[in-house]
Amino acid sequence: MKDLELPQYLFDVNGYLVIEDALSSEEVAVLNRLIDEQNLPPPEVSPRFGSAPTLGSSLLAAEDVPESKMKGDRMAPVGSGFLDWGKPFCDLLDHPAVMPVLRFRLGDAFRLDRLYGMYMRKGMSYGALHADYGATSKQSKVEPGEYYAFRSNQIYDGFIVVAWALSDAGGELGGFCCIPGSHKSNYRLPRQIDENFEQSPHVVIPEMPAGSVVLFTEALTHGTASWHAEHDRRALLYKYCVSHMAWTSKRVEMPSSVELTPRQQILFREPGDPLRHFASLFEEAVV
Ligand SMILES: O=C(O)CCC(=O)C(=O)O
Ligand SMILES: [Fe+2]
Repeated sequence: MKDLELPQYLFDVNGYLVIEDALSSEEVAVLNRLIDEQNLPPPEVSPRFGSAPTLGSSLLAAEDVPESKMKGDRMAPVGSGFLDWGKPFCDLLDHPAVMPVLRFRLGDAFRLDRLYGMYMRKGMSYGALHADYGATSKQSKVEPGEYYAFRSNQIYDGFIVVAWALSDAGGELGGFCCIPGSHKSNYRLPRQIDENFEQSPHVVIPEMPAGSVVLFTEALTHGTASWHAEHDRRALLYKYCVSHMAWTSKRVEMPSSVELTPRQQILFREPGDPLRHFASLFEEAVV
């Protein structure tokens, strides 16, 4: 636990943590090649790729959903997104670089809630600053356990995003941006920052060389800074939450083309009380 002292402190203080060199350049190249093979539409058409669960119920009529994709809820298409594109995408699910950090944020029992890839081309911008379950959340009455909280010397945090950089990003290039420490803010985001966030000195765009990974709490005020690089942005986002929580009623499905490890399979379980109705992801913990 000693070697986690610094990252734990920094993650708590800032609301995000960048780990560089989490992937080797070979691993990054393999993931990029597998994405290339998908012949995706250009980012201008769709800046997200490989999402799961796939579509919201309002976007898809029940009769359009293949029978194989139905899970009780006829209006709940699911799918595995980019996990079905190869084992290297599944290896990231419980990668050793991120599991200890997720553990001290989410405990021993957490689930994979959503995933998607993001890509951007020079000149593209995307969305506004936002904070799910933070002070700037549009849902003004966040529930206890969802809002970033620290009590009894323990972090109680609902959602963590793990975003893997598959191309150099950050700083002048653009990409993920945030207001450090804003997950603990109690006031709404001032309009001066919100309206012109890319120019704000309070918004940082962390350096993310290809192969690095950023973990951030959804309660952090964050967003996407315009992309200025000649190369495309490529990032893979895996969103995890404590086992008794879920963002939607839809679920990420286990991939059909890749065999998952027993630990990876736990991430796909239905929500349940940690360690009572949802198994530990860490062998040494009591189930
Ligand atoms: O990486 C980014 O551009 C931000 C993505 C984002 O806002 C999110 O995953 O919640
Ligand atoms: Fe976000």
